[in-house]
Amino acid sequence: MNSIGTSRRSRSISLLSSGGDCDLPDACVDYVRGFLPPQTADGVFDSLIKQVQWRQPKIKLFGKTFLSPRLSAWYGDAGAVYSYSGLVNQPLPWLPVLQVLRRRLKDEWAWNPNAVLVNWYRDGRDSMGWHSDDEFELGNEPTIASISLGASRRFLLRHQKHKHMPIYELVPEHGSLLIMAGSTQKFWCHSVPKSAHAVGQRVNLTFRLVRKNERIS
Ligand SMILES: O=C(O)CCC(=O)C(=O)O
Repeated sequence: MNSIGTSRRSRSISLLSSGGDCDLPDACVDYVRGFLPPQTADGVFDSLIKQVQWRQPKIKLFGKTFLSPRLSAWYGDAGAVYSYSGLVNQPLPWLPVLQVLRRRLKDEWAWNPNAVLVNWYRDGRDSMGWHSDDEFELGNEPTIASISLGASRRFLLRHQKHKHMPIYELVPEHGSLLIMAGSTQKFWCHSVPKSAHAVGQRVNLTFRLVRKNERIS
């Protein structure tokens, strides 16, 4: 997760405004509403809040150390090590609830991730800064499958080079799946900004396929 400084555009337009397609240049983005039916999504949300080994690590950004602005955990196959913001994440063994979701991605999208980053945004003060998921261990043109649970939060996308382009906004719903693939991480960065309004808790899962990195594993 390479962080990119904040700046410029304040307006954003809905990513779904053009009839439901996530039609962005230099990107391949798919949004699936109701990937999990509401009751299943409720159950997964509750299980994750209870079962995940949540932590709030210290991260390094622009040479400074901060407490991560959310809780998180990294689960995956042995050796699926993932480093970002000065953190080396050794995988925790899969929870059954995460295995079920991984299996669905394999069966329905013919794609078998080997790890997942779980984030818990406890309220509107928790957030995720601008970044691209373009680390070495994710390989070229990585696929990221993002499942959202709980409260809806704004998810923003901004082109890294074409500064004249607007910021695009999506508000992923409870039980939805967002797939980012192809050149999306090369050309776009994304964020979940803080919310000034009262918002409930949200859990987000980003499934990834990590190349086993002999330099650090
Ligand atoms: O919470 C989200 O929707 C985004 C998570 C994210 O950007 C990430 O895990 O890299």
